[in-house]
Amino acid sequence: MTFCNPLVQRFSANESGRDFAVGDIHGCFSKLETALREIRFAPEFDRLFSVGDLVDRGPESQHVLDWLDRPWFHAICGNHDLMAWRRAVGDPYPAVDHVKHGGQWLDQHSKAKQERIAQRLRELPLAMEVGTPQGVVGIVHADFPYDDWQAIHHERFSAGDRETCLWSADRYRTRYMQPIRNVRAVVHGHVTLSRMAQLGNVFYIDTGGWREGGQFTLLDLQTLKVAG
Ligand SMILES: [Mn+2]
Repeated sequence: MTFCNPLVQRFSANESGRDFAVGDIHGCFSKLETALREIRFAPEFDRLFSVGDLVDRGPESQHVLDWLDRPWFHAICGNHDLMAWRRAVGDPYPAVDHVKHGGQWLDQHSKAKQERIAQRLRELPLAMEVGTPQGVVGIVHADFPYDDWQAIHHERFSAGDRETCLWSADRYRTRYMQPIRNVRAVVHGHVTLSRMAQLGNVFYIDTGGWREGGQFTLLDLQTLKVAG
């Protein structure tokens, strides 16, 4: 089974601007641009970190390559990004039908473009660590299977653990309140909520900006407050 590579990408603290995390984008890049304008996002200073699920469902999934080229935009892999690149390389994720879950857009593009998209999506890391003056913030798409963030750096962090990071909603479903140790906060998307939720030091920021009536939540990683 092939997973995200590398596992964790690290960023040192932003000395000159603000850092934001955004929930699942699902091909709604124009709507995201509007949300960024509203907080006066300054691409020359600020950075935007995506919790994954860049593609599928929305109308502009094919713009993912342009976005991944922007020097201020950084993303991890979500379960939809995994499904998209796996199907594009002819090795579909077995447990879930990508086409039925918003993946039809992929078939409208040439084999060559599909391959370029697959190449970029498969390079996305499983997690990011972003430095802030108050400590490191971890970003993982769906869930984190341990009470200690450092587990992600251990050899025993298994293929099953990586599956949990991409697909699980257990911590949210069970309202597990235990904070994750050795990290300031952890940010997830994947679970779509009407407003941001917090369990211990774990933040759920997918407020459905990609769907009718939803909006993007931009979480300021330095203050851990919602921007705007
Ligand atoms: Mn997801």
